[in-house]
Amino acid sequence: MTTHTETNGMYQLAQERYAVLGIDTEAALQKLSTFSISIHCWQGDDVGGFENAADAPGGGLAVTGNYPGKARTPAELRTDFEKALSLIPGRHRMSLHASYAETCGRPVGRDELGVEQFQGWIAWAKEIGIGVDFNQTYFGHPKVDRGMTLTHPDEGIRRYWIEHGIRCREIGAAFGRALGTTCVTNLWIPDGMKDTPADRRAPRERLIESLDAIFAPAIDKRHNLDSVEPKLFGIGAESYTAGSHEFYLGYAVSRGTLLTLDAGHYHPTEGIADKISSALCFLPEIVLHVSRGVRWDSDHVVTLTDDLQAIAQEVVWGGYDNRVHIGLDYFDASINRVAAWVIGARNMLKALLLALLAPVPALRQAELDGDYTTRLALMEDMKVLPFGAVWDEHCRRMSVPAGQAWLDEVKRYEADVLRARG
Ligand code: RNT
Ligand code: ZN
Repeated sequence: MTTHTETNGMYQLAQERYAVLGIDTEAALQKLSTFSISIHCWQGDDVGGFENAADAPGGGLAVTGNYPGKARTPAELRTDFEKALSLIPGRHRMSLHASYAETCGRPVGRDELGVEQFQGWIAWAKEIGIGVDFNQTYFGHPKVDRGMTLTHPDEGIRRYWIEHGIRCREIGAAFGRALGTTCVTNLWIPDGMKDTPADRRAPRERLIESLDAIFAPAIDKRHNLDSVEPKLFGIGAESYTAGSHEFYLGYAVSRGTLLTLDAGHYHPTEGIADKISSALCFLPEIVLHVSRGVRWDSDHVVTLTDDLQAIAQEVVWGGYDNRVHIGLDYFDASINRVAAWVIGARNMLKALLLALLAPVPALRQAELDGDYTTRLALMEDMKVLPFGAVWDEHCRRMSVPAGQAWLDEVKRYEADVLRARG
Protein backbone atom coordinates (compact mmCIF):
# COMPACT_ATOMS: atom_id res chain seq x y z
CA MET A 1 0.00 0.00 0.00
CA THR A 2 1.60 3.20 -1.16
CA THR A 3 -1.43 5.45 -0.97
CA HIS A 4 -0.59 7.12 2.34
CA THR A 5 2.99 7.88 1.45
CA GLU A 6 1.88 9.21 -1.90
CA THR A 7 -0.70 11.43 -0.28
CA ASN A 8 1.85 12.67 2.21
CA GLY A 9 4.36 13.34 -0.54
CA MET A 10 1.81 15.28 -2.51
CA TYR A 11 0.84 17.15 0.63
CA GLN A 12 4.44 18.11 1.36
CA LEU A 13 4.87 19.49 -2.12
CA ALA A 14 1.64 21.42 -1.75
CA GLN A 15 2.74 22.72 1.64
CA GLU A 16 5.96 24.07 0.09
CA ARG A 17 4.10 25.62 -2.81
CA TYR A 18 1.68 27.44 -0.48
CA ALA A 19 4.54 28.50 1.80
CA VAL A 20 6.04 30.49 -1.08
CA LEU A 21 2.94 32.68 -0.86
CA GLY A 22 3.23 32.87 2.92
CA ILE A 23 0.32 30.46 3.45
CA ASP A 24 0.56 27.98 6.30
CA THR A 25 -1.33 24.84 5.28
CA GLU A 26 -1.05 23.41 8.79
CA ALA A 27 -2.81 26.44 10.26
CA ALA A 28 -5.46 26.18 7.54
CA LEU A 29 -6.13 22.52 8.32
CA GLN A 30 -6.25 23.23 12.02
CA LYS A 31 -8.79 26.01 11.47
CA LEU A 32 -10.87 23.93 9.05
CA SER A 33 -11.33 21.26 11.67
CA THR A 34 -13.10 23.79 13.92
CA PHE A 35 -15.96 24.41 11.47
CA SER A 36 -19.18 22.63 12.27
CA ILE A 37 -21.75 22.46 9.49
CA SER A 38 -25.42 22.07 10.33
CA ILE A 39 -26.44 19.33 7.91
CA HIS A 40 -30.15 19.30 7.03
CA CYS A 41 -32.03 16.10 7.83
CA TRP A 42 -34.49 16.59 4.96
CA GLN A 43 -32.18 15.50 2.13
CA GLY A 44 -32.55 11.97 3.48
CA ASP A 45 -36.28 11.55 2.84
CA ASP A 46 -37.23 14.20 0.28
CA VAL A 47 -38.55 16.62 2.92
CA GLY A 48 -41.17 14.03 3.87
CA GLY A 49 -41.03 14.04 7.64
CA PHE A 50 -42.76 11.39 9.71
CA GLU A 51 -46.21 12.73 10.41
CA ASN A 52 -48.06 11.83 7.23
CA ALA A 53 -45.34 10.28 5.10
CA ALA A 54 -46.67 10.12 1.52
CA ASP A 55 -47.55 13.81 1.06
CA ALA A 56 -45.52 16.27 -0.97
CA PRO A 57 -44.13 19.12 1.13
CA GLY A 58 -45.97 21.89 -0.76
CA GLY A 59 -45.32 25.48 0.23
CA GLY A 60 -43.49 25.96 -3.05
CA LEU A 61 -40.97 23.26 -2.24
CA ALA A 62 -40.72 20.81 -5.12
CA VAL A 63 -38.72 17.63 -4.70
CA THR A 64 -38.20 15.76 -7.94
CA GLY A 65 -36.92 12.25 -8.56
CA ASN A 66 -37.59 8.81 -7.18
CA TYR A 67 -34.17 7.31 -6.62
CA PRO A 68 -34.64 4.15 -4.59
CA GLY A 69 -33.79 3.87 -0.92
CA LYS A 70 -35.21 6.94 0.75
CA ALA A 71 -35.44 6.79 4.53
CA ARG A 72 -38.97 5.81 5.65
CA THR A 73 -38.54 5.88 9.41
CA PRO A 74 -36.56 7.89 11.94
CA ALA A 75 -34.31 4.87 12.47
CA GLU A 76 -33.51 4.68 8.76
CA LEU A 77 -32.91 8.40 8.53
CA ARG A 78 -30.52 8.26 11.47
CA THR A 79 -28.59 5.34 10.05
CA ASP A 80 -28.29 7.08 6.68
CA PHE A 81 -27.21 10.30 8.35
CA GLU A 82 -24.56 8.49 10.35
CA LYS A 83 -23.29 6.93 7.14
CA ALA A 84 -23.01 10.39 5.59
CA LEU A 85 -21.26 11.76 8.69
CA SER A 86 -18.69 8.98 8.48
CA LEU A 87 -17.69 10.30 5.04
CA ILE A 88 -17.54 14.00 5.90
CA PRO A 89 -14.39 15.20 7.68
CA GLY A 90 -14.95 17.02 10.97
CA ARG A 91 -17.65 17.20 13.66
CA HIS A 92 -20.96 18.43 12.39
CA ARG A 93 -24.54 18.98 13.49
CA MET A 94 -27.98 18.00 12.29
CA SER A 95 -30.62 20.50 11.29
CA LEU A 96 -33.97 18.90 12.09
CA HIS A 97 -37.50 19.96 11.08
CA ALA A 98 -40.53 19.86 13.36
CA SER A 99 -42.21 17.52 10.85
CA TYR A 100 -39.74 14.84 11.93
CA ALA A 101 -41.57 14.51 15.23
CA GLU A 102 -42.04 10.94 16.46
CA THR A 103 -45.70 10.75 17.38
CA CYS A 104 -45.92 6.98 17.92
CA GLY A 105 -48.74 6.61 15.41
CA ARG A 106 -50.96 9.10 17.24
CA PRO A 107 -51.82 12.33 15.40
CA VAL A 108 -50.27 15.27 17.25
CA GLY A 109 -51.10 18.77 16.05
CA ARG A 110 -48.21 21.01 15.17
CA ASP A 111 -49.62 23.34 17.80
CA GLU A 112 -49.23 20.69 20.48
CA LEU A 113 -45.78 19.36 19.75
CA GLY A 114 -43.43 19.14 22.68
CA VAL A 115 -40.09 17.72 23.63
CA GLU A 116 -41.79 14.31 24.13
CA GLN A 117 -41.92 13.85 20.36
CA PHE A 118 -38.22 14.54 20.07
CA GLN A 119 -36.79 12.37 22.83
CA GLY A 120 -35.66 9.83 20.26
CA TRP A 121 -33.74 12.50 18.39
CA ILE A 122 -32.20 13.86 21.58
CA ALA A 123 -31.10 10.42 22.74
CA TRP A 124 -29.60 9.62 19.34
CA ALA A 125 -27.81 12.97 19.03
CA LYS A 126 -26.38 12.51 22.51
CA GLU A 127 -25.26 9.00 21.71
CA ILE A 128 -23.37 9.98 18.57
CA GLY A 129 -22.22 13.28 20.06
CA ILE A 130 -23.68 15.85 17.69
CA GLY A 131 -25.51 19.13 18.21
CA VAL A 132 -28.95 19.73 16.71
CA ASP A 133 -30.52 22.81 15.17
CA PHE A 134 -34.25 23.02 14.67
CA ASN A 135 -36.77 24.33 12.13
CA GLN A 136 -40.42 25.14 12.54
CA THR A 137 -42.49 23.44 9.81
CA TYR A 138 -45.06 25.69 8.16
CA PHE A 139 -45.66 23.53 5.11
CA GLY A 140 -46.98 20.07 4.19
CA HIS A 141 -49.98 20.46 6.47
CA PRO A 142 -53.76 20.99 6.05
CA LYS A 143 -53.64 24.12 8.22
CA VAL A 144 -51.59 25.81 5.50
CA ASP A 145 -54.61 27.45 3.91
CA ARG A 146 -54.34 28.98 0.43
CA GLY A 147 -50.60 28.98 1.00
CA MET A 148 -50.83 31.05 4.16
CA THR A 149 -49.85 30.48 7.79
CA LEU A 150 -48.70 33.36 9.99
CA THR A 151 -50.09 35.98 7.58
CA HIS A 152 -53.51 34.37 7.17
CA PRO A 153 -56.45 36.79 7.52
CA ASP A 154 -58.18 34.24 9.76
CA GLU A 155 -57.10 34.66 13.33
CA GLY A 156 -57.66 30.99 14.20
CA ILE A 157 -55.19 29.85 11.57
CA ARG A 158 -52.65 32.42 12.63
CA ARG A 159 -53.09 31.36 16.24
CA TYR A 160 -52.48 27.69 15.33
CA TRP A 161 -49.19 28.53 13.67
CA ILE A 162 -48.14 30.98 16.38
CA GLU A 163 -48.56 28.18 18.88
CA HIS A 164 -46.45 25.95 16.64
CA GLY A 165 -43.72 28.57 16.63
CA ILE A 166 -43.72 28.85 20.40
CA ARG A 167 -43.64 25.06 20.81
CA CYS A 168 -40.70 24.80 18.44
CA ARG A 169 -38.66 27.37 20.33
CA GLU A 170 -39.22 25.34 23.48
CA ILE A 171 -38.19 22.16 21.70
CA GLY A 172 -35.12 23.96 20.37
CA ALA A 173 -34.19 25.00 23.90
CA ALA A 174 -34.65 21.41 25.06
CA PHE A 175 -32.21 20.26 22.38
CA GLY A 176 -29.75 22.96 23.38
CA ARG A 177 -29.98 22.09 27.06
CA ALA A 178 -29.81 18.34 26.61
CA LEU A 179 -26.93 18.40 24.16
CA GLY A 180 -24.96 21.22 25.76
CA THR A 181 -24.73 23.22 22.54
CA THR A 182 -26.99 26.11 21.56
CA CYS A 183 -29.73 25.16 19.13
CA VAL A 184 -30.63 27.62 16.39
CA THR A 185 -34.34 27.42 15.61
CA ASN A 186 -35.15 28.74 12.18
CA LEU A 187 -38.45 30.14 10.99
CA TRP A 188 -39.43 30.10 7.34
CA ILE A 189 -43.00 30.43 6.06
CA PRO A 190 -44.19 29.97 2.49
CA ASP A 191 -46.86 32.70 2.65
CA GLY A 192 -47.24 34.52 -0.61
CA MET A 193 -49.27 35.05 -3.74
CA LYS A 194 -49.13 33.41 -7.12
CA ASP A 195 -50.44 36.51 -8.81
CA THR A 196 -50.30 40.23 -8.19
CA PRO A 197 -51.68 40.98 -4.73
CA ALA A 198 -54.09 43.81 -4.09
CA ASP A 199 -52.70 44.24 -0.61
CA ARG A 200 -49.03 43.80 0.15
CA ARG A 201 -49.27 45.66 3.41
CA ALA A 202 -51.79 43.80 5.56
CA PRO A 203 -50.14 40.33 5.36
CA ARG A 204 -46.82 41.87 6.40
CA GLU A 205 -48.38 43.72 9.28
CA ARG A 206 -50.07 40.51 10.39
CA LEU A 207 -46.75 38.72 10.07
CA ILE A 208 -45.09 41.19 12.44
CA GLU A 209 -47.83 40.57 14.99
CA SER A 210 -47.57 36.80 14.63
CA LEU A 211 -43.79 36.84 14.93
CA ASP A 212 -43.89 39.10 17.96
CA ALA A 213 -46.28 36.64 19.60
CA ILE A 214 -43.99 33.71 18.79
CA PHE A 215 -40.90 35.44 20.13
CA ALA A 216 -42.60 36.94 23.19
CA PRO A 217 -41.83 34.10 25.62
CA ALA A 218 -38.29 34.58 26.93
CA ILE A 219 -36.03 31.63 26.24
CA ASP A 220 -32.49 31.28 27.50
CA LYS A 221 -30.20 32.25 24.62
CA ARG A 222 -27.60 29.77 25.78
CA HIS A 223 -30.01 27.02 24.78
CA ASN A 224 -31.92 28.45 21.85
CA LEU A 225 -31.38 31.23 19.34
CA ASP A 226 -34.13 32.31 16.94
CA SER A 227 -33.61 33.05 13.29
CA VAL A 228 -35.92 34.22 10.48
CA GLU A 229 -35.48 33.31 6.82
CA PRO A 230 -36.45 35.59 3.93
CA LYS A 231 -37.30 34.50 0.39
CA LEU A 232 -38.02 36.40 -2.77
CA PHE A 233 -40.35 33.94 -4.46
CA GLY A 234 -41.35 30.29 -4.61
CA ILE A 235 -43.22 27.97 -6.94
CA GLY A 236 -46.82 29.13 -6.70
CA ALA A 237 -45.76 32.32 -4.92
CA GLU A 238 -44.09 34.06 -7.82
CA SER A 239 -45.60 37.49 -7.36
CA TYR A 240 -45.33 38.15 -3.66
CA THR A 241 -43.73 36.67 -0.58
CA ALA A 242 -44.70 38.36 2.67
CA GLY A 243 -41.45 37.38 4.37
CA SER A 244 -39.15 39.12 1.92
CA HIS A 245 -35.52 40.07 2.51
CA GLU A 246 -36.27 43.66 3.48
CA PHE A 247 -39.06 42.50 5.77
CA TYR A 248 -36.96 40.08 7.76
CA LEU A 249 -33.81 42.19 7.77
CA GLY A 250 -35.86 44.94 9.40
CA TYR A 251 -37.48 42.45 11.71
CA ALA A 252 -34.22 40.84 12.80
CA VAL A 253 -32.50 44.17 13.40
CA SER A 254 -35.41 45.63 15.34
CA ARG A 255 -36.18 42.50 17.38
CA GLY A 256 -32.71 41.04 17.87
CA THR A 257 -33.25 37.70 16.13
CA LEU A 258 -30.77 36.12 13.77
CA LEU A 259 -31.30 36.27 10.01
CA THR A 260 -31.02 33.23 7.75
CA LEU A 261 -29.56 33.89 4.33
CA ASP A 262 -30.51 31.10 1.94
CA ALA A 263 -28.36 31.02 -1.19
CA GLY A 264 -31.34 30.03 -3.35
CA HIS A 265 -33.76 32.70 -2.17
CA TYR A 266 -32.87 35.68 -4.31
CA HIS A 267 -32.86 36.78 -7.91
CA PRO A 268 -31.07 34.21 -10.03
CA THR A 269 -27.98 36.40 -10.37
CA GLU A 270 -28.02 37.66 -6.78
CA GLY A 271 -25.74 35.82 -4.38
CA ILE A 272 -25.73 35.91 -0.60
CA ALA A 273 -21.97 36.34 -0.18
CA ASP A 274 -22.17 40.11 -0.39
CA LYS A 275 -24.99 40.22 2.14
CA ILE A 276 -22.94 38.65 4.94
CA SER A 277 -20.80 41.63 5.90
CA SER A 278 -23.76 44.00 5.51
CA ALA A 279 -26.03 41.95 7.75
CA LEU A 280 -23.24 41.51 10.30
CA CYS A 281 -22.81 45.28 10.57
CA PHE A 282 -26.19 45.30 12.30
CA LEU A 283 -26.73 41.78 13.64
CA PRO A 284 -24.51 39.87 16.06
CA GLU A 285 -24.99 36.53 14.30
CA ILE A 286 -26.54 35.09 11.17
CA VAL A 287 -27.40 31.68 9.76
CA LEU A 288 -26.62 30.47 6.25
CA HIS A 289 -28.71 28.02 4.31
CA VAL A 290 -26.14 27.03 1.77
CA SER A 291 -27.89 25.79 -1.31
CA ARG A 292 -27.65 26.17 -5.08
CA GLY A 293 -30.31 27.85 -7.13
CA VAL A 294 -30.77 26.67 -10.69
CA ARG A 295 -33.20 28.85 -12.66
CA TRP A 296 -36.45 28.71 -10.68
CA ASP A 297 -35.33 26.02 -8.25
CA SER A 298 -33.64 27.13 -5.06
CA ASP A 299 -32.43 23.81 -3.75
CA HIS A 300 -29.94 21.89 -5.89
CA VAL A 301 -27.09 19.96 -4.27
CA VAL A 302 -24.26 22.31 -3.28
CA THR A 303 -21.38 22.16 -5.74
CA LEU A 304 -18.04 23.96 -5.66
CA THR A 305 -19.20 26.99 -7.59
CA ASP A 306 -17.85 30.53 -7.59
CA ASP A 307 -20.90 31.48 -5.50
CA LEU A 308 -20.03 28.92 -2.86
CA GLN A 309 -16.41 30.03 -2.80
CA ALA A 310 -17.51 33.63 -2.42
CA ILE A 311 -19.64 32.69 0.60
CA ALA A 312 -16.74 30.84 2.23
CA GLN A 313 -14.37 33.73 1.52
CA GLU A 314 -16.70 36.18 3.20
CA VAL A 315 -16.99 34.00 6.30
CA VAL A 316 -13.27 33.27 6.54
CA TRP A 317 -11.71 36.49 5.26
CA GLY A 318 -14.18 38.56 7.27
CA GLY A 319 -13.19 36.72 10.44
CA TYR A 320 -16.87 35.91 10.98
CA ASP A 321 -16.61 32.20 11.73
CA ASN A 322 -17.92 32.69 15.29
CA ARG A 323 -20.87 34.75 14.12
CA VAL A 324 -22.08 32.67 11.19
CA HIS A 325 -23.95 29.40 11.65
CA ILE A 326 -23.35 27.51 8.44
CA GLY A 327 -26.18 25.19 7.48
CA LEU A 328 -27.10 23.30 4.33
CA ASP A 329 -30.50 23.33 2.62
CA TYR A 330 -31.14 21.36 -0.54
CA PHE A 331 -32.91 18.22 -1.67
CA ASP A 332 -32.43 16.01 -4.67
CA ALA A 333 -34.44 12.80 -4.97
CA SER A 334 -32.90 11.81 -8.30
CA ILE A 335 -29.55 10.67 -6.89
CA ASN A 336 -28.39 8.61 -3.94
CA ARG A 337 -29.44 10.70 -0.95
CA VAL A 338 -26.48 9.80 1.24
CA ALA A 339 -24.18 10.83 -1.59
CA ALA A 340 -26.11 14.10 -1.93
CA TRP A 341 -25.41 14.89 1.72
CA VAL A 342 -21.74 13.96 1.40
CA ILE A 343 -21.19 15.89 -1.83
CA GLY A 344 -22.78 19.07 -0.51
CA ALA A 345 -21.12 18.98 2.90
CA ARG A 346 -17.71 18.14 1.50
CA ASN A 347 -18.05 20.97 -0.99
CA MET A 348 -18.89 23.41 1.77
CA LEU A 349 -15.75 22.31 3.61
CA LYS A 350 -13.64 22.45 0.45
CA ALA A 351 -14.80 26.00 -0.13
CA LEU A 352 -13.82 26.91 3.43
CA LEU A 353 -10.42 25.31 2.96
CA LEU A 354 -9.89 27.19 -0.31
CA ALA A 355 -10.69 30.42 1.52
CA LEU A 356 -8.28 29.49 4.32
CA LEU A 357 -5.54 28.83 1.76
CA ALA A 358 -5.71 32.30 0.24
CA PRO A 359 -2.96 34.94 0.61
CA VAL A 360 -5.35 37.34 2.32
CA PRO A 361 -2.78 39.81 3.70
CA ALA A 362 -1.16 40.15 0.27
CA LEU A 363 -4.55 40.61 -1.41
CA ARG A 364 -5.56 43.26 1.10
CA GLN A 365 -2.24 45.09 0.88
CA ALA A 366 -2.56 45.22 -2.89
CA GLU A 367 -6.06 46.59 -2.47
CA LEU A 368 -4.96 49.25 0.02
CA ASP A 369 -2.14 50.25 -2.32
CA GLY A 370 -4.59 50.64 -5.16
CA ASP A 371 -2.70 47.88 -6.96
CA TYR A 372 -5.74 46.12 -8.35
CA THR A 373 -3.57 44.47 -10.97
CA THR A 374 -1.79 42.45 -8.31
CA ARG A 375 -5.06 41.71 -6.52
CA LEU A 376 -6.60 40.28 -9.67
CA ALA A 377 -3.44 38.40 -10.67
CA LEU A 378 -3.13 36.80 -7.22
CA MET A 379 -6.79 35.84 -7.13
CA GLU A 380 -6.46 34.10 -10.46
CA ASP A 381 -3.17 32.38 -9.60
CA MET A 382 -4.75 31.03 -6.40
CA LYS A 383 -7.10 28.96 -8.52
CA VAL A 384 -4.38 26.62 -9.75
CA LEU A 385 -2.51 26.03 -6.49
CA PRO A 386 -2.37 22.35 -5.40
CA PHE A 387 -5.46 22.54 -3.23
CA GLY A 388 -6.55 18.93 -3.82
CA ALA A 389 -3.51 17.53 -2.02
CA VAL A 390 -4.29 19.61 1.06
CA TRP A 391 -7.93 18.51 1.01
CA ASP A 392 -6.94 14.85 0.69
CA GLU A 393 -4.57 15.26 3.60
CA HIS A 394 -7.39 16.73 5.68
CA CYS A 395 -9.62 13.74 4.90
CA ARG A 396 -6.79 11.36 5.75
CA ARG A 397 -6.14 13.05 9.09
CA MET A 398 -9.83 13.09 9.94
CA SER A 399 -10.07 9.39 9.07
CA VAL A 400 -12.56 9.73 6.25
CA PRO A 401 -11.95 8.42 2.74
CA ALA A 402 -10.18 10.84 0.42
CA GLY A 403 -10.85 11.00 -3.31
CA GLN A 404 -13.38 8.60 -4.78
CA ALA A 405 -13.11 6.07 -1.95
CA TRP A 406 -16.05 7.73 -0.21
CA LEU A 407 -18.25 6.97 -3.21
CA ASP A 408 -17.29 3.29 -3.14
CA GLU A 409 -18.47 3.32 0.45
CA VAL A 410 -21.81 4.89 -0.51
CA LYS A 411 -22.28 2.36 -3.32
CA ARG A 412 -21.63 -0.46 -0.90
CA TYR A 413 -24.18 1.01 1.51
CA GLU A 414 -26.66 1.36 -1.32
CA ALA A 415 -26.25 -2.29 -2.28
CA ASP A 416 -26.35 -3.57 1.31
CA VAL A 417 -28.94 -1.31 2.92
CA LEU A 418 -30.79 1.09 0.60
CA ARG A 419 -31.72 -1.39 -2.14
CA ALA A 420 -33.54 -3.54 0.41
CA ARG A 421 -36.03 -0.74 1.11
CA GLY A 422 -39.40 -0.93 -0.63
C1 RNT B 1 -37.64 27.10 1.77
C2 RNT B 1 -36.59 27.39 2.79
C3 RNT B 1 -36.58 26.45 3.95
C4 RNT B 1 -36.77 25.02 3.53
C5 RNT B 1 -36.51 24.04 4.63
C6 RNT B 1 -37.02 22.68 4.31
O1 RNT B 1 -37.46 27.78 0.61
O2 RNT B 1 -35.34 27.43 2.20
O3 RNT B 1 -35.42 26.65 4.67
O4 RNT B 1 -35.98 24.67 2.45
O5 RNT B 1 -36.98 24.53 5.81
ZN1 ZN C 1 -33.64 27.57 3.47
